[in-house]
Amino acid sequence: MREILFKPTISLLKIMILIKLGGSIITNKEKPLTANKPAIRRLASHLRRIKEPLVVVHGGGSYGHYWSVKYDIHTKPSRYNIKGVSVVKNSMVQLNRIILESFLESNLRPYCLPPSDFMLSDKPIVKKVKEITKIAITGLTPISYGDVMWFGKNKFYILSGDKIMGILSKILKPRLAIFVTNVDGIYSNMKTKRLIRDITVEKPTVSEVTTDVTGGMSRKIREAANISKNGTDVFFVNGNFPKRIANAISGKNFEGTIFRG
Ligand code: IP8
Repeated sequence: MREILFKPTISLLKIMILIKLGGSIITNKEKPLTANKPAIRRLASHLRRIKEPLVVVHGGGSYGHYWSVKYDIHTKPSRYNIKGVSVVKNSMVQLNRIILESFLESNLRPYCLPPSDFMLSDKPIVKKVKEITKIAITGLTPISYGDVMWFGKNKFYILSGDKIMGILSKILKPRLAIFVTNVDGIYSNMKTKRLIRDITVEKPTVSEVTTDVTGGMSRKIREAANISKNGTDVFFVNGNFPKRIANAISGKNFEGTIFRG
């Protein structure tokens, strides 16, 4: 069972770990509407061993991304096809449910937190965001996800899980932020697969990045750079080797990319 070492009375400063489970690792991106259940189970069983309050965000993969491409819905607020909005939103609830069930089986005590619970239009509701760490300290694991959101004036937009990582980090100042993907970290060159291990520069130099509907790797890098500039170390790890998440947290034998805060 996952036991939290921290008592609710302790200061809320830097005692939480924020993890983004990328769509590339929790779904089969080549196959529409297919969750990678074994990977989710494996990740859940490793996350359960973490002895610090945890907040999880997950991406859309072959659920939300698949439909947002089909219906041409993007991060820019606009009057999108409303059937598409509905379909994208439903698909994210479906994926979220799979994650919640797997986390519940692993005794992570998931606490479902759709981003509409703490966002108003495209702005965070700071008071609501601040509750998230408190919820995590109880031993529950708040789980949010990229989603299609009401913007106002009949407009909607896609809020990516990466953007949620940036928003939550800025307000909650986690001890660490970890992006879990299906690659080893950030490559300086996609062809040679040369891994960048340590990034401290203001603007990371990445020669080639893959792109998908909400920005792919380039958005993650931008968010990671901003999170680290705000004083939180950011790790990129390969979720096919979930032990690397524990290594990132313990600071021992880390394999992946670090953005130093
Ligand atoms: O996978 C996108 O979240 P992401 C969610 O974190 C949707 O970019 C609805 C496409």
